[in-house]
Amino acid sequence: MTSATAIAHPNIALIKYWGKADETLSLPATGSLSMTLDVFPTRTTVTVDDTARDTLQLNGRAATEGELARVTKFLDLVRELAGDTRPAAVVSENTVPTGAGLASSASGFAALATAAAATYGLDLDTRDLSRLARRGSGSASRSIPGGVAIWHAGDDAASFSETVAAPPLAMVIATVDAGEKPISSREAMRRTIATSPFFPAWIPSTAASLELMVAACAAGDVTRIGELTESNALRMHAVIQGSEPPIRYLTAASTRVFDAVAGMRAHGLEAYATADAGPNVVVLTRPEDAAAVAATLTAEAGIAEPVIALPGPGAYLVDG
Ligand code: 2P0
Repeated sequence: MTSATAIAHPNIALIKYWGKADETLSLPATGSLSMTLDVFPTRTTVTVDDTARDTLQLNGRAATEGELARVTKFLDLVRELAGDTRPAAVVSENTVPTGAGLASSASGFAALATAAAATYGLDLDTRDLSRLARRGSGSASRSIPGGVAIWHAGDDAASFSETVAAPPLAMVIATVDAGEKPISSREAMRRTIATSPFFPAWIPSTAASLELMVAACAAGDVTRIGELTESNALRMHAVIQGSEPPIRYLTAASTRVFDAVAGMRAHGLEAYATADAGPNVVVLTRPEDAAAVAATLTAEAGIAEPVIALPGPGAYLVDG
């Protein structure tokens, strides 16, 4: 095939990935677990080309040298596996509204891995595709399988993602600030490992929470899934805030959303908050409660347009 197009969706972690055990192989310090969303897909086409070097177009504009370098580094890995040296033209359209504040590296590298593997003739199953996507961005590994996915820690062969059994879940995305994050998660992870005295505790604590989360998912226990989700998110932010110089992603507006979510629970509406490397908050709930959660976020925390997401599909190829 000289051209292939793939679609992948973002994922939000219930048990977070924060910190690498190996930078080169992109191996995580701990396993993590996420829900891939059914909103905001990335669509990427990879075409082998006769030009001198790779090209990259993102949302209709030429990529920066930095963006292109990261994609070329990833394509070099694909080309090495395929025994092919030809450059490629990559065209990627990301439908995350700029205002949504959701990172696009997970859906972006999941779509790129899927399209590039097909274009260069690699015949990879879901496990090996998730290992490949991991090399582009750790969290992209989890956007290869669909629904709720665990990404295993381990060596290169063992660190893959797969779907796990889970009850029906929904997420409500509360955008409090659409601006650029102050420091990339990649850089912030490095600083956390190097300077946060809490990082050594994060590793066994997250491993234990992951085991409890897998059990809660298998048991269909939404309450326990929610409790574990919120506590793991707050622990991650505590570890990050312990860095030197400190890194603080949560703002006063984020805290207002966490308060609103606690208020929902106090009134019998089950909802649990999580947040990634930025101020935006994502609220986990049951699908039948998602509309009530969204309405309460607007009324109580001033969230203009909460977005409701259900579990989405894994990455897949489409006709270009
Ligand atoms: C996660 N995050 O589990 C965590 C929670 C952000 C906060 O995965 O360096 O963009 O490309 O492997 O995958 C963000 O990390 O980092 C992330 P790299 P990535 O979703």
